[in-house]
Amino acid sequence: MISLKNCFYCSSYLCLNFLFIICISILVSPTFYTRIQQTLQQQKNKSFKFTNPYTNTTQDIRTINHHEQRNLIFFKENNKWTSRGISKNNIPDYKQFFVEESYTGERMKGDQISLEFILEMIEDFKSLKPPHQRYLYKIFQEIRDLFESLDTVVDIEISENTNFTVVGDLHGQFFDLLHIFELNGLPSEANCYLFNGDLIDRGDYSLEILVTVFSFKLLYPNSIHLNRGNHETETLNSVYGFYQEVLDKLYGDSISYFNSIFDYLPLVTILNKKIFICHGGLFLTDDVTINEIRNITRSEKSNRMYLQNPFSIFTCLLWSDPGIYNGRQPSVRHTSLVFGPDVTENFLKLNNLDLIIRSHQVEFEGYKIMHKEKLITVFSSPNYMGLLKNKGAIIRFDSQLNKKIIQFDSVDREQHKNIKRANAFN
Ligand SMILES: [Mn+2]
Repeated sequence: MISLKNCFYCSSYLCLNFLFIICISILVSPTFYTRIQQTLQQQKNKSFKFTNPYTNTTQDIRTINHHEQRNLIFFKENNKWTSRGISKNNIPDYKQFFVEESYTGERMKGDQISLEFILEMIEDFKSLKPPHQRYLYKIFQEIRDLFESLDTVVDIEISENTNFTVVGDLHGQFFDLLHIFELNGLPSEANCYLFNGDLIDRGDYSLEILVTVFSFKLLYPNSIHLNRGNHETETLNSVYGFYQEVLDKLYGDSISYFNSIFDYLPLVTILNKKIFICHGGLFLTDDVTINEIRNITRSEKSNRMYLQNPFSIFTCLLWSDPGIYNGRQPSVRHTSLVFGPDVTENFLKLNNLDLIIRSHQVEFEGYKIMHKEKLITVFSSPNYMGLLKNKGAIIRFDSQLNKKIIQFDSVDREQHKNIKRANAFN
């Protein structure tokens, strides 16, 4: 009996083992695995016909709606789904795109950016008409090379009879940028501008802002300047609107061109050796010198390394905020810190500077003077996100560093109803 029972147990054990092996082999068999993957992907990723309002072409498109893989976009080409993932150095050569006879937009004469071209492009932007791909790629290529050639800290001396205006966060509010140009004049060699980061995300017209500002920078390289903001970073702009906007208006892989351009944006501008301008603010220790900031190298790899540290000089320049108490406090942003009036005073003294101008925070009046008038926040998105009813402001300096703060209200968006893209915040 015992031996029979043993035998029974033994055989059922074998059977179970056998069944187990069969189950495992089914599970790991490539076809079964692929089928599960396919089903999961079909549930996760919607493929759809997509008509690009800018190029007026229809494409089959699908995206992987997964945080870690958000950069994977699949296009149907020759009946096959192919991925165009992120590759940083792949801005296509603009010369391969020819401007068709039928193209009705503005034309760049001799492939040269001119004021006429930019002004016509702005008119076209108002009705969501993009420049030709040839011109877009030309602007992308040239602006990336130009930023790469600049130092991390840009020094500027305002010349006689010249104005220098600092513009704070614009956050995709293109029509408010045009309003700034109306109030303060178009960029020119005598009317210099510094755009102090966060030109993109939140609002609907980040692309139009970037292409306009990049074009002016190419036209007047010594008069138009940009500092990098915390949103000019892939981890933020893939979540706060810019990624989706570029996907809607251009092609999916265009986002990588922008992010590779952002990697070379300068971090600090110093005016007449006296005014320190960055997007965020100051640092974890009191011993940071301008020379130390000058020595920060900018590349995709090193930027990523710096930004992984929430208290690196790089991260603080983009992220920190001024507070009312002396010393340093943790930030509600969960990265970088809040620095007090004493931190500002020590930094200015150590580096022989007079004033800090920064942006990064919405202010009801569009600006805020703090730290014994040694620090000014300037924010240029009035009625921020269509919600906050705040004013916008810009700061204008003459060559003697006399400053004038100009406030302005939001332009009436109702007049721009012809824009097809819905405002996500309405
Ligand atoms: Mn910011």
